[in-house]
Amino acid sequence: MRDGVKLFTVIISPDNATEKLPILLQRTPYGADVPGNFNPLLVPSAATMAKEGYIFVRQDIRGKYKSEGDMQIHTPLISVQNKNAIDESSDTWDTVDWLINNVSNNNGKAGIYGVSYPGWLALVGAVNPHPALKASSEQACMGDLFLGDDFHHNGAFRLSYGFEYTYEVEYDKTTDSDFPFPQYDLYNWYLNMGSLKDINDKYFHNKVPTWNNFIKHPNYDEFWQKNSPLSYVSSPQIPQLHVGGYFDQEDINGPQLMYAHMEKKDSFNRNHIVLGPWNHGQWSGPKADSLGKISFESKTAVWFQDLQKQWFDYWLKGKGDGKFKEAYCFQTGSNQWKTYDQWPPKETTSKKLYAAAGNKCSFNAPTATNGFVSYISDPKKPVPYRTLPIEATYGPGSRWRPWQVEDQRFVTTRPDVVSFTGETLENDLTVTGKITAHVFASTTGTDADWIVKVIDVYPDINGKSLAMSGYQLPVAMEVFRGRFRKSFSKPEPLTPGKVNEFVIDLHQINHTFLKGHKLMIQIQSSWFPVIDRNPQKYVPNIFEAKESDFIRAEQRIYFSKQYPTYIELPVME
Ligand code: PG9
Repeated sequence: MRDGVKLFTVIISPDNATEKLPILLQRTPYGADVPGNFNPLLVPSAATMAKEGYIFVRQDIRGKYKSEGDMQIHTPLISVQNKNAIDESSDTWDTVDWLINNVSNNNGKAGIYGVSYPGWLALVGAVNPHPALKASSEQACMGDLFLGDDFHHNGAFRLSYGFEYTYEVEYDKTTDSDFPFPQYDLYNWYLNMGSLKDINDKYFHNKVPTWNNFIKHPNYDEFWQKNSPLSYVSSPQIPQLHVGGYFDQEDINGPQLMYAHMEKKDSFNRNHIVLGPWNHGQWSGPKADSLGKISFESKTAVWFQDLQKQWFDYWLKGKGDGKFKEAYCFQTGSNQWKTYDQWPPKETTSKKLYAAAGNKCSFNAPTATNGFVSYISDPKKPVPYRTLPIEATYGPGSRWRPWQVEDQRFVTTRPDVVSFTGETLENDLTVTGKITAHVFASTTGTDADWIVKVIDVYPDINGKSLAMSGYQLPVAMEVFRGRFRKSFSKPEPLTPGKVNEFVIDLHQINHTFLKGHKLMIQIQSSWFPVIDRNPQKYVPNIFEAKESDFIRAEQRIYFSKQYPTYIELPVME
């Protein structure tokens, strides 16, 4: 690199090439030569491209595994402001420059791609690109670590993920580290861990800088704002294929957010998006024909990998007609690939699905002057986000990857979860685009979390697969931390008993609720331990809350004419 730091780089080049070949670069914090990762013929997402003929390059980013230098998770690009600064964008530039000038038989063109952290590296590597870098595909990149990806969602801290991931990456820079949990089921372990302020003394011993930043920056301050690619990525400098999954348990927001952000400045029409029915990176695997118990009825990964090959074949080899659609978005429920000229498509009609008395929901606005349902939220007995045991995120037997499609019946009967179910659908109902919840709610506490789910309830007797009868599939769900109702930067306590409207972005989906199914809205106030417990008593910094700050609260969800709780659905006729 320009400062003399050496980055460990693996280059795999076919020895029987009959023509000059382009370079496909992946940069990673997870070990460039970790067995199983680097033989392109054995990695499904690379195999078809390997057969076509590419030079594959994998590189450890600075400070991780075998590369020299220092690293900290996701430091923002500074070379955007300061041309002489060194960051992941300048390292990508220097790497491409070196490869083009030193690797034999290359055709002078390079592409960059990767999933998740490597996806973010593909995104930032395409900011100020080397002239030989001709195309990028960021896949499951993070878009904003406070608002919607890995570490926080709408300001609510992702406890189990934030704890385990930062330890994994930062505790020992020469490898990935699994936190040595003393038990298999971590629900109680996280419940008993006590105040988050003691983590450093007890476990991390100041070796995990990103953990320290969580504690230091509990609000959307300058630190988080600068950390987000929204602040340093603008137009697509080179063609960019964004790829994301509707059920991504880590970066559900990034690809959608960055596509929309860059689309505003896409004057050359080189910004495209693919959304599939996937968990985190599932499109890189061999099949992706199902997730958990949900079948997609075709090998969606094979479909995607063919598109990915066409993308790089066109931009790096000049093969194909280059007529890529603006958006390729799988439709769950009907299980079909669809293409769109604009994403989200404009041909939808906004319809409001209202919560109603008797635990019902419908498209009719409430007319009654009063109406609410209440429950007690107790931080000592938080609602689990998936069925126990809660295995370590990436530990043996972990069911972390499919949890976003788990049958919600395991919580529907809890007294601290409220559900509103609609009538049986007489026709298919397709929802395509961004879903927003408007929750009118009050609490007896001074802070509260609201978790909202939109659920596809399968028929009582499901003809296609009897075992799926009554299944409650969450097609959209998200948490919102009440203190951030007015601003993510300046939190405020809630006034006990006062009804507030909480507007919650439930992301973009493309889903057909089939005839015979029902819609359900579900609301609860904890989601543990993926989200830390809200004390429900306002304290300036939840990372420093004392055990006595955690109090029970009565939550009310309203469905009256004045306070109509509803979900805004973009319905496709
Ligand atoms: N989800 C991981 C990550 C990406 C970006 C920031 C922090 C974590 C990953 O899978 O790489």
